[in-house]
Amino acid sequence: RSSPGSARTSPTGRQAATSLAELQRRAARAAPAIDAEELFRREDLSLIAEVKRRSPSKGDLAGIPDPAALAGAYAAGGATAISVLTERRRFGGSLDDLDTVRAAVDIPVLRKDFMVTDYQLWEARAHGADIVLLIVAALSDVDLGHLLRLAGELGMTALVEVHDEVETQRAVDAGALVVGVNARNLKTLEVFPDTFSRLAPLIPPGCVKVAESGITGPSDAAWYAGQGADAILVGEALVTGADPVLAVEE
Ligand code: IGP
Repeated sequence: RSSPGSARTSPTGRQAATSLAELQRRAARAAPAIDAEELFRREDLSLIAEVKRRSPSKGDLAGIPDPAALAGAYAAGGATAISVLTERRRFGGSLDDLDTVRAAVDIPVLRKDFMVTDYQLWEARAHGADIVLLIVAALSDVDLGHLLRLAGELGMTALVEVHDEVETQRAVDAGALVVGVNARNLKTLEVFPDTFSRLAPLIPPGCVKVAESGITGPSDAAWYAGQGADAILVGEALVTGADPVLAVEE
C-alpha cells in the first residue's frame, strides 16, 4: 500500500499518479480560484484565448508554441482568461503546460480537457485552474450535476459545453451558469457557425454564453457579440496568427 502522496507510475510509464489526498492538500494550499464567471458578466465581450499545441483536425499548429510566452502575450493583449489544453493524446497538452501558464499570468486559467472524475477537478484546482470544462456529451446527468457542484465547492467556474438542443437543455437543467456552444461537430470535426445562433435562445438570460471554435478574426467576434455571446473561445486563429490577440479583438 502506498503512503499518502507517494507517486506511482502509470501503465504507460510516462506519468506519475498523485493520490487524491495529496491533490486535496495541494488544492488547500493553492491561491483561491479567481471568479471568472463574474469577469465574464462584467465585460462586453470576453476573450478566452487558448494555448493549443495541436488539434485532431489540423495537426501541429505553428510548430510547438512556448506556452508561457503565448499566455503572456494573450494577457498583455487584454484576454479575460486563458484556456490550456491538458489532453495529451489528441492535443499534445499536459499539466505541465497548465503549471507553466498559471505561473506566467494572473488572469483566470481554464483547464481544457475531457473532465469526467472528481480526481480531475481536484487536480485542476491543485494546479491553479480557475475554470474547468465540462462536456455534456461526455457525461451522464448525474455526473454532470455532481461535477458542477464540486467545481462550485472548489470555487471554480464550470464552462459547460454543448453541441445541440438536447445537450443545451441538459446543461440548463443541471444548473449550468456558464454555457459554451461548440460549433465544431465532435464526430466530423466540421465547424457549423450557425450553431450558436440556434442554441443561444435556449439558454436562460441569466447564464453567461460562450461561443467556441472556428472563430477566425474580428468580424467573427463582432458577429458572435451581435448574436448575444458574452465571451468567445479562440484557439487556432490566435496560436497561428501574427498578433496573438489583435487578430480577434480590434
Ligand atoms: C478552440 P479553435 O477552432 O479556435 O481552435 O477552437 C476551442 O473551441 C476548441 O479547442 C475546443 C475543444 C473542446 C478542444 C472546444 N471544445 C473540447 C478539446 C476539447
